Amino acid sequence: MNTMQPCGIEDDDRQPPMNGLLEIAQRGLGLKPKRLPSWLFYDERGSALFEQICEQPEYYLTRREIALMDEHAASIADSLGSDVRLVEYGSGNALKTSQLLRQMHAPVAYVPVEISPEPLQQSVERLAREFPSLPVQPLCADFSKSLRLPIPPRAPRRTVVYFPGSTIGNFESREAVALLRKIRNEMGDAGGVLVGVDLKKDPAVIEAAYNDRAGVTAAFTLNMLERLNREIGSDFVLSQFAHRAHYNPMAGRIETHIVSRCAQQVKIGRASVAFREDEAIQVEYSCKYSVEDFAAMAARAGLAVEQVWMDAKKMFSVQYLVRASTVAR
Ligand code: AVI
Repeated sequence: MNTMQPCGIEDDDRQPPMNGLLEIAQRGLGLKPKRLPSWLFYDERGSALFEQICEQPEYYLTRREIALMDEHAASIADSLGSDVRLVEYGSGNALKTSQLLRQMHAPVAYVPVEISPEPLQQSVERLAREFPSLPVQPLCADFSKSLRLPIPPRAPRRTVVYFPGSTIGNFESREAVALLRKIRNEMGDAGGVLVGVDLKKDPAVIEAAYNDRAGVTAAFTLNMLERLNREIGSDFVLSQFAHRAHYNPMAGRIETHIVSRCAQQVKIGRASVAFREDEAIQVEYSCKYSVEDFAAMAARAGLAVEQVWMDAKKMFSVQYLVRASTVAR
């Protein structure tokens, strides 16, 4: 049963319990090669560091997507049509959401879906101030799991899932297809997906975005170990690990690792995990697509790309996908 929290946020009771961190760390560090999930980045400090990453001169993604929305939000809103229920995955950058909502025609409701209550509450308050007559129906849930969306205040003509920020790029292609397929079910026959997709470009530009000179991305990456030390009592010595982000041109993705600077042992619960010098923990993929690559991936999920918008430098795209059989021919 869904429970309403005092702040009006609906809680999806099917979220996994958040107490399995030790088990997750033990399992991931027992793999060969070692691997930890990228959602572990986003504790309070990690989320604040991510905000700072978005402001680094090398991290072009956020700036290019905002520039794209500046230029194209009105045309995007026209393509979505009137009486849309907008469901946003991740509480998102308020700026991009506002850019879109300002242009939308009589939206039925805005449904931000976010697993962490605080950022969700903040985005609700911000948007309620800016759009006082827009019904906002927050849902505290993991968007990668199947969702029970709140009942809308009136019948929408369509449900559009908004998934900005290139977060789709953090899913490996098989997982991204599964997620798109899940969205396809949630949005219904008339629905659509509006997704931010980072485009392939000069590898040096991409690599610089994940290796900013101020070291903010490195701090963001290593914060994962600090989080584990705090929450499960592991004893990672941060100065003995390094951030490494490398573009793999064959796979078309940034591969981020935490690399051990020396041979060492780390206590994880009752176990001791051995690291060789230069041994890496794989912590994140950030996939980059050509327009053709992304269309092929969408097709595997039963979706067709109806429209693609790009920023003036053609670095970033926002794409509108509909059910494959519903594309106008
Ligand atoms: C959230 N996500 C789209 C970011 C990205 O670009 O993959 C996360 C990030 N990791 C390092 N820098 C930014």
